[in-house]
Amino acid sequence: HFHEGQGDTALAEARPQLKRPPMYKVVMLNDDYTPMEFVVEALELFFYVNRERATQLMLQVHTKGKAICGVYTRDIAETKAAQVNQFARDNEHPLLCEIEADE
Ligand code: TYC
Repeated sequence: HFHEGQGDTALAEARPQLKRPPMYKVVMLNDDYTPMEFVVEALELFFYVNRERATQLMLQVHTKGKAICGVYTRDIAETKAAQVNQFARDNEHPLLCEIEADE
């Protein structure tokens, strides 16, 4: 069978539906105003992480300036970033997520 990987690029036409889609990181950015509890709730709501993992991620953003919340196909990444950003706007917090191509 045709195994996956770079060595098979010459066979691309023979396995068109086996190509993995480009992936995108959802990156959460720090700011000085969004309450820590609100960030934890947003992470739990939109990234399905438990409170312990959400708290770790929030603190990583707080101390390092940003953190990767997850890596998804383009549509899913765009949707998750938009959901966080809308949730923040609705609650009048400046919290922001952006997406970035994963190489
Ligand atoms: N820096 C914020 C504070 O001190 C907390 C915060 C964490 C904000 C993560 C945004 O993505 C963020 N209240």
